[in-house]
Amino acid sequence: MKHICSIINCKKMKAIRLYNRGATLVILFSLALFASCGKDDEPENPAVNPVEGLKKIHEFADDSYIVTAWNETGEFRLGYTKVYFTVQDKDGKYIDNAQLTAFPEMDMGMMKHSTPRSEITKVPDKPLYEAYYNFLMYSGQGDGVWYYDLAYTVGSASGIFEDEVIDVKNAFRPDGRTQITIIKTVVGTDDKRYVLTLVEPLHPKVGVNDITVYIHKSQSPEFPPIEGGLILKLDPRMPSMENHSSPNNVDLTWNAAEKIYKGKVNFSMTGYWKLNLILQDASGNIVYGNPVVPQGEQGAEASSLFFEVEF
Ligand SMILES: [Cu+2]
Repeated sequence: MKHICSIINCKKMKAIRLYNRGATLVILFSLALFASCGKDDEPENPAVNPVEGLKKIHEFADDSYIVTAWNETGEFRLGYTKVYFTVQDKDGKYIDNAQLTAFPEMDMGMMKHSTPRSEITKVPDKPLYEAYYNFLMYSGQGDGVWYYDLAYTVGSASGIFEDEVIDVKNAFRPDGRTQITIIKTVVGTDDKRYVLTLVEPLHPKVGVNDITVYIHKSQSPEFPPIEGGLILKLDPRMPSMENHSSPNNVDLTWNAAEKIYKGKVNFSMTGYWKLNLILQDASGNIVYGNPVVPQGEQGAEASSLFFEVEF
């Protein structure tokens, strides 16, 4: 940029010298040019790095394009995994009018299954695409292998990467903790299979946190999202401290703007919390789960439906 600018300047300066005999004028014009050159030095579109702060998970490349998957941890992980994609041509130029579709499938020998996921959509104002995967199992679990098909279209060009082996880690969420329930498949009283996936709080803190949960119907290979019509009653407890609860929690209901079930969870202190849930239909009928009895009374200390958070 600088180099090109100084060459242009040089030519302009010569022209100016020819037409302006007064030395003062030349100096004034030069100053004006240097000032404008300073501005031109700034790239017209400030060099956008669409993946700033993200780590590479997997790269798919053919003779024409490179499609790269990225996220905060650089890993596909069990449960909710947010993924971003870039598409670059062979000169490294970011493509912002691509269309991407993908299909993850786990081969477990006797059976194959996919997993709840979103479509891959464009991020506004950036040459970036996004999706999420709620991985039901990690690579190697039940001797399973995850395969991933990815297809792209850029204008009239298209390509497909088939049966790429991807590594889904046995680690949860950004903090990498293991052995915590954050994704669960249940068969409801209506005999339908549901997959519930905890998303937020991704970085839990003491106090009131947003809590968000995806609910998908399990009809493998398809897992259609259930967009509304269900309620998740929330009762967070600390089993190590006489199963105490906390005030100001808000049950999860469908949030149409964010396309996820959303409520509030209040962690009154750090430690291990069990987020007891009851899945209800719109009429309040229990689909799965049970109430937790008040402290000191006989009965269930936990719901059969819960997520865990420890921080
Ligand atoms: Cu599996």
